[in-house]
Amino acid sequence: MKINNNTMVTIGIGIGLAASLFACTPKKSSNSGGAAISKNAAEKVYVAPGKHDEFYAFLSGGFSGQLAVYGLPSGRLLRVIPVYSVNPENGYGFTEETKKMLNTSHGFVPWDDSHHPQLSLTDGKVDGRYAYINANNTPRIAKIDLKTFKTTEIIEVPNSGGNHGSPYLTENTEYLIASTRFSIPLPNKDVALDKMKEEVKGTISFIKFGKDEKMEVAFQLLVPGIDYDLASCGKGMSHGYCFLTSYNSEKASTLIEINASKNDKDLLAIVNWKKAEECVAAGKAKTVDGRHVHNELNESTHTVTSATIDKVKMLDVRDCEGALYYAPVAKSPHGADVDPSGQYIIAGGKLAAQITAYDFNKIVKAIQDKKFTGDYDGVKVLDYESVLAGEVKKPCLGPLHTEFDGKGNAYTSCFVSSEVVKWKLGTWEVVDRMPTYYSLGHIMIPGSGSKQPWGKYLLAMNKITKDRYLPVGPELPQSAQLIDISGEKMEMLLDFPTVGEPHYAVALEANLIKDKVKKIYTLEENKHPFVAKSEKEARVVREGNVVHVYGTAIRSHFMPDNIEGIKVGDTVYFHITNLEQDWDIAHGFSIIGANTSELLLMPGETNTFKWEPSKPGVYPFYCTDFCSALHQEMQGYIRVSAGGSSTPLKFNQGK
Ligand code: RUQ
Ligand code: CUA
Repeated sequence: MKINNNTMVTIGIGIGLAASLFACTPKKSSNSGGAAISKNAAEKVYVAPGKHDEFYAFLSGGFSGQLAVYGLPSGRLLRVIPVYSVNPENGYGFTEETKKMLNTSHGFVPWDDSHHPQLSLTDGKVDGRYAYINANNTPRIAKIDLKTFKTTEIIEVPNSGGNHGSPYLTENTEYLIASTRFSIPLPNKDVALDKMKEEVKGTISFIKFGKDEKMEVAFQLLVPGIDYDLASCGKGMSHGYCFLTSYNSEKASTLIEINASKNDKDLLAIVNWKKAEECVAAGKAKTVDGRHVHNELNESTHTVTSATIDKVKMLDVRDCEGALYYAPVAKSPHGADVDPSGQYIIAGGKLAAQITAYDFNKIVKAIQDKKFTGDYDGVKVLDYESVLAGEVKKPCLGPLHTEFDGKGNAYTSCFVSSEVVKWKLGTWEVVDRMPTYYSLGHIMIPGSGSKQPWGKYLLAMNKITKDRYLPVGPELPQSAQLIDISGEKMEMLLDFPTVGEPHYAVALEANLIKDKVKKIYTLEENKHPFVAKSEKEARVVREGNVVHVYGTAIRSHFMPDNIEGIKVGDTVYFHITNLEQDWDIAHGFSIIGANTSELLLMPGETNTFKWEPSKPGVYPFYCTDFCSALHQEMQGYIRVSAGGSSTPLKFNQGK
């Protein structure tokens, strides 16, 4: 079908605009960066020594694969949480206990591209229990426990050709939804690329929370094979629905920037997941191949286990009337954002000259009244005028994504014109704008995706920094800018560089979680199979060529710290338990020539370091974390003899 509608003014992909989409042309910044800096900006972002920030902000790492935690308003980096990439700093993905967290159906995958963090919701409000984030490249969703700031679970998303539009939460964390970015043949098979068009399919996966809130693929919706993008789910009146943008209704497979920009409009997908649930319950879904891996960390064994699941339930939308509709949306859209009331769904079009607001009530009515203009691959397309709430005319160039302050205002980031535009929900008038430096991707207002945003600050995440910081070679950091939105006019407060490339962020009031943060792992609860709970239990056990060291660490020594009788050809596992029961007293462990990262052990935790000595000799090991005045003395020796030698096994042990 042709998506034609002239009520939207779309800008053709003229060469000029196309070029400006990809080239950043920074305006020369003055000292202030050109933006109106609030007179008391320094005061507003100054968090005095010993004082805490008001918000925790979680910024995705993009190509770093991780999730970074910053304090706001100071912009101080508090932590980088390893999620999809190995992290030698603490052994994540290197230790015997954690490497399974990166298992997938493709084997061990030690990197990914993490984009869109989300926070768990209860009744549409941020509850401070978990953060979630997608892996874009090898489709996965991770769960981060906000008590430990650790990745505790990763589930692979099967039947997906790229997990970009993910993970979006429903109002009560019933589901996380994840859509396919690259539609591919399903089941995937060997198809000539110029014939692929007829074969491609998309999926929208529904991940639910089973026993102990573990993630599982409840079902997948089989949908037309276009490229699905960002999404958000309904709340309040629109609870039960999710809204996703898409592009490439042309189903082009080459030169997408041109070939997927031919139709006037793209498609907004409107998913009625309650309806889909009903159809699944009525047995309309088929069980199909969907091999995927699920990994979870057990906090008492400190060990990750992996399970492979072979099948999933797949519901073809054509077998479930009312589960999916489309509505025309401005070309190359990106964000689909539901306002805190649940009534409006806002879509920007990167190539459009306006921002579109859909009215949920009108969507329901248009469906009832069958206001369709045609169909796309068997899915009904709603009449644009019938679902339109209003348009923000000429807001900026390249509107990407919209956030809300909970006071009736919306803020849209504009990539091409590098600015934040503030406008009013309902009247659609632009009331303020703020330039950003440069090429603004996403913005974030703490709690924007919930029913109750904290509409005090807005964080702009810029793609290109150019002259903003001291130069550091060809690669410059990405940059965040903090804007005060508590008044009528936006005020620029602060620039700070970020790690990786943040694509999106979420934030919550620190009070919600800061007193619940876990300080130690209790030794009594440690169920690691190789734990030594006291120095008396420290020992070395040989099983053929495998040697297990049941080691302990406490200020300021290891036990055992002298080991003899190890031979070339042995595989030695140092299972070290940190006996400390005090907050923030970590010990580290490493040894010369190790082909892995260090261990970094939290109080009460056991982790394992694998070592295969290649030559006879005496090898020192030491603690890598400055733990006490005698940290430097925290060291030991292991004697390695030639293979086949008769050096007896010997080690010291506590009393
Ligand atoms: S996202 S800015 Cu818009 Cu996944 Cu990258
Ligand atoms: Cu233990 Cu340094």
